[in-house]
Amino acid sequence: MTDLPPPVIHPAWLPPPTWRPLGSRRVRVDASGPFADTVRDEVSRACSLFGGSLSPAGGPADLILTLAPEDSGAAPRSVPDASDAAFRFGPAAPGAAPGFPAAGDGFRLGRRGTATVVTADGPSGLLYGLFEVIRRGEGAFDPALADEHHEPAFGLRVLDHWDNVDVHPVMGQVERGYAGGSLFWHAGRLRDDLTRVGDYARLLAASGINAVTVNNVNVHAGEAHLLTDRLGEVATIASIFRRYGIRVHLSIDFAAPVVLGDLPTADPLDPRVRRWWADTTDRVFATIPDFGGYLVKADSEGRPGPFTYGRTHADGADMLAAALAPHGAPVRWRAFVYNHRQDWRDRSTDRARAAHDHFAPLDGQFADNVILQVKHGPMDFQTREPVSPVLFAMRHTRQAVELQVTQEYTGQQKHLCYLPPMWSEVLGFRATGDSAPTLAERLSAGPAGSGSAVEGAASGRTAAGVLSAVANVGDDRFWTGHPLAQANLYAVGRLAWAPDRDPAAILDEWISLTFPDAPPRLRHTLHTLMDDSWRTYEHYTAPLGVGFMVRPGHHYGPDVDGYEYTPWGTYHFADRDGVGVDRTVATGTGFAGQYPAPWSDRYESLSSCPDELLLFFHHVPYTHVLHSGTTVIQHIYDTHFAGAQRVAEMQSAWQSVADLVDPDVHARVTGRLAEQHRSAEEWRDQINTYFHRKSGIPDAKGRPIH
Ligand code: GCW
Repeated sequence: MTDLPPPVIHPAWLPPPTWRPLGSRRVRVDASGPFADTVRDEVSRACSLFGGSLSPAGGPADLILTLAPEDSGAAPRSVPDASDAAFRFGPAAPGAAPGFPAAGDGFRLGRRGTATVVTADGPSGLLYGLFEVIRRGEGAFDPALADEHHEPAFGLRVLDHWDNVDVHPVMGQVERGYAGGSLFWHAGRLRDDLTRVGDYARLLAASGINAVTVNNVNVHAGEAHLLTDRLGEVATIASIFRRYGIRVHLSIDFAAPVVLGDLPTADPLDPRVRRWWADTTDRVFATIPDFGGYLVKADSEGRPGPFTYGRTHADGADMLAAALAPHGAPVRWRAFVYNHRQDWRDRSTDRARAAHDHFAPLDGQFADNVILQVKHGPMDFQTREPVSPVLFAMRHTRQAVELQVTQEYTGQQKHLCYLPPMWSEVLGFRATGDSAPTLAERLSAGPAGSGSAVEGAASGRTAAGVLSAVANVGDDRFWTGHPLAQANLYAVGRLAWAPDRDPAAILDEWISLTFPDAPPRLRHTLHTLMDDSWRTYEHYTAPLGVGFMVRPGHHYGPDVDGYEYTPWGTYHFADRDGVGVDRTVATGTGFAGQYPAPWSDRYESLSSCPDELLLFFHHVPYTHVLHSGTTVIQHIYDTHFAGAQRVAEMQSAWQSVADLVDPDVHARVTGRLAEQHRSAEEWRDQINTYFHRKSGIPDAKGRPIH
């Protein structure tokens, strides 16, 4: 029997033709050091494909990549290597926020004579400048190219992998992963062949990401050892990512001193425990000098944490911060702390309140290199949630917003759901008034008094904000299971650079890269399929922000009452008269009061609460009339019929471009759309039937309800 040929891995947003404009020209790299070497390797590779050349110093060039001189007139700087303090995050840079790169990722793009010139603010800016040239294609060489400076809004742009080392009996190799196995580990071992990690690093750098957490926040027995005796595996992964300016972070087990260190306690105030963390962390940095930092899920869904010892989360986080501070690295401490053993009969406990109740009182107690990582919504990555009030309640605490690229609750990469419109709403939310700063602006400014606000282009320093996102990739040959879900991954990095960027423009950019020379018909069809796909998904699933209604455990497909009588705190309270959760201060759980004005008032009042969040904040009769003019029950029927119908239209739109898309990609997407259609009809029929039976109110348009 002959071996099957190895599967062809899809090139995602860097297929060979994207390199043609650069690879067919003369390119000079006027810098030295590791990033300059990476850039040179990329240029050489492109030139070998398309006939261009890498020019020697002083040679003729159509494109020059160089570093901004430190003082005007000085020679180009060389780039320090990984062991150089200036390469590391941290206190090496006077005045820089701990945990953030001393040198800028930014770059200037413009024309000098007949050449296009990328002038990087700092070493990593060379890489980002290179990929901007790739994105621009021929446009990068337009003699009329105007001078532009690019700089990321968020200094730390990190993808968190929920990858397990050992295959978990329930969650598998990748928790909430819908794209196959882990790129790093397979069945308990680091993969021998890490070629794809290199390709992945390159894709991420091209999208603007600069850090990756390699293991799941649920740190099980095997994964705990990555911190100590299996650290070599992390070092191997780090050595691949490093070339592309990506630092490696590790999720750690709060109980590690007990689990790995033979100590009787993990009490964060115990001197032996503190010593253990300091020594262990020193060893991590001795092995991986540019190690990125720790990520911690503590006292959450059964994970150990400081509560076991009667300590606060500030005590826990600050202990790890103290171990990391000498190395200038941060600990990201997750705010996803709630009671997952709630009694559903108890109407006073509200999971949405939990993070604010736990963390807001601790504002001011966290060390400067603690980053409180907050899920974007108060519940759990639902299709529609308000922005978490924690993100506006702690002006003296450094914070990260956590997005979920993996589509746990948004169709699990079987359904097409382009998420940037949701993320844009989150990042653009102005909690304290319509002319107040957006969430992205607040986060990138850092905590009050930190002096780490985004600085001008000339500063060469990178902004302090942190944007994190749970990754959606795996060893699937299309990377993300659904080939079009690659757009979500691409967009995270792009939004971390420019949070106010229009999602449709990001999609357009992704289309240009992924489908080189896409004719207008294909471009138009992809926009038709994807621009509104998040709202389409919302239409046929849980209505008006009420959330969940998914099958318990795996979270795929409809089950209206699946979580209704469980301990998870995720209820809709539908009865014969109405539906929704009363979270008002006046008569409900008081959650609306966790927002600053004016949103506390807007959410509190039925008359000003936005329709799409009505059932998140209020319990209303089915006959309640929305701002849109329809009743709640009729809205449920209308959106569910329309949503499922829309998916059928998406299927035919996709069929109409079969002649323009690689057959492999076309077939995979066709299969996924068929499943999406089946599932959307199932959602439609279960939700409509459920509410019809509860309310007894017929559909005004007389459509079939079962
Ligand atoms: O949404 C829930 C997921 C868990 C996940 C948890 C978390 C990693 O269902 O699988 O655990 O959130 O974010 O910690």
